[in-house]
Amino acid sequence: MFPSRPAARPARDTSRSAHDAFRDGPELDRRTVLLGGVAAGAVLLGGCTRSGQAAVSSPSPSVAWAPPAEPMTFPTGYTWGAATSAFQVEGSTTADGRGQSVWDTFCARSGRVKGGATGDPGADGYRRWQEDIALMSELGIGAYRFSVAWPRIQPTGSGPVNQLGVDWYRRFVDGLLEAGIRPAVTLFHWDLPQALQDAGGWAVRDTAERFADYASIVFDALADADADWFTINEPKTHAYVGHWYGSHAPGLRDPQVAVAAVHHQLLAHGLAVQRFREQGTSGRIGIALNLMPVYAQPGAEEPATRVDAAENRLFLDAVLTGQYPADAIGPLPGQVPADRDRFDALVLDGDLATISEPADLLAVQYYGVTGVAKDGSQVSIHPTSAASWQQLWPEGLYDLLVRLRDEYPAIPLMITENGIPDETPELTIDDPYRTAYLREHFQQAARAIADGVPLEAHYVWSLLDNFEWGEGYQQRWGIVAVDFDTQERTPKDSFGFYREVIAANAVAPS
Ligand code: IFM
Repeated sequence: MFPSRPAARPARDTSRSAHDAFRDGPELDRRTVLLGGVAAGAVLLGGCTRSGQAAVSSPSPSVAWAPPAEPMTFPTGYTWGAATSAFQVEGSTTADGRGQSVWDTFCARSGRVKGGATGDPGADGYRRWQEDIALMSELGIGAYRFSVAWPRIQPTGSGPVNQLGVDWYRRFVDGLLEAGIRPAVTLFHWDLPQALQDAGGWAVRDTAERFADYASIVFDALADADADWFTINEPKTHAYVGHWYGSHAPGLRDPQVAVAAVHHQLLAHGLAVQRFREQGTSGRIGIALNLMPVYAQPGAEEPATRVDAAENRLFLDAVLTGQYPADAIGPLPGQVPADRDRFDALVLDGDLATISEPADLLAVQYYGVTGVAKDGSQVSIHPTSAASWQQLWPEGLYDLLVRLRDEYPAIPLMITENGIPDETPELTIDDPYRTAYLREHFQQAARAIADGVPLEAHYVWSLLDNFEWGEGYQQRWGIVAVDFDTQERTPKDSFGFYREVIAANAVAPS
């Protein structure tokens, strides 16, 4: 989950439930209600029944794991990658006929983004793409995950194609292919054309149909590229943080709208998969879900099961099994506080079959875990990074991957985002915490593969320092530092570490 992130560690607040706090004002978000706590006695929520009964599968997820003394190797052909998204890196927000997105609108509203930052300059990737591909080659990645900006392709979200926008992505993809780097294309990473928002945005079903049309245009333009395709990036974050907490674009604060946005984004995903098949596009397609192991504190199994439903199963069950869980939405602690009947009324006959249209892969975005207290609030059970919402627990990645293997139909898995911000907003080259984070997560990935998880790829978030949503340019996630005044790029120490891992196709114990 990626809400707008406060720069400081969240205040301790034991007096209110998470949902109360989310409603209180624009300064609050999910992290604000994280409580100081310990992992002792926490239980991992997994093995939950579809009817929402707690069925705790692991009594001791918090036991730290030690890597073997020898380097852990990855299968031949394992894909190492790095990721970015259009609004975060491209800049040039008015170039070549690009239309306005909800993020341009949100940034223009006073006080919504730190420092009054906007999508310009980003990392100036629209103009510096050749330099960036050279950096990728130096790193040695086999694949690069980027997103296409819908407002560059259809400036108002429907209707005529903006050929200049299409041409830019064609040039970029050709550049990647010439460098021997597989394109990994995300179709939607939160930059909805503003005109569609004005017509109701993800609260309305029509936006899913418009997305399918847009996806068709991009499939046509890149049909021969043999890429990996991702329909929607983190529908949960876009729905909850943008439509419930109000700290991302479009800045709404209505949980009923948020669950409508969940359904319509998932429907958009399914419709796009259908178009992909109909058009015979080469490559593979799936959705990118940010997932988070949920650990119940003693006595909190029931609310934690509901948090697990809201954070994970609402998305996983729909996409992989064609049903919505019974316990994600409603008035109980841990649920998204929306009316379930009104949500169900949006789900028309055939929608769940569309949403669960067989995909080729599941893209998993992993940053950390959460604990849940008896009142259903999410609590800190592990240290956080400079992003106060991010509870660091590499073993959670293993728990998550094993759960996917055990509880869902078999499907190839990719980790399409995984990373940590710098400790300060300053431009930083020396980043030992990021090297440690990446090393430990690579180890957990190797451990999962050794235990039979069908994991095929690992993408680091992010290739470049960039626009970090509500944090503006004050939180840097890149393995390459970007000076936002000059746009000079400088690889950080973690870049060198990652290059060695890629070259060896193995991760050493330390
Ligand atoms: O920067 C974001 C990205 O856009 C989506 N996933 C999480 C990243 C870090 O917050």
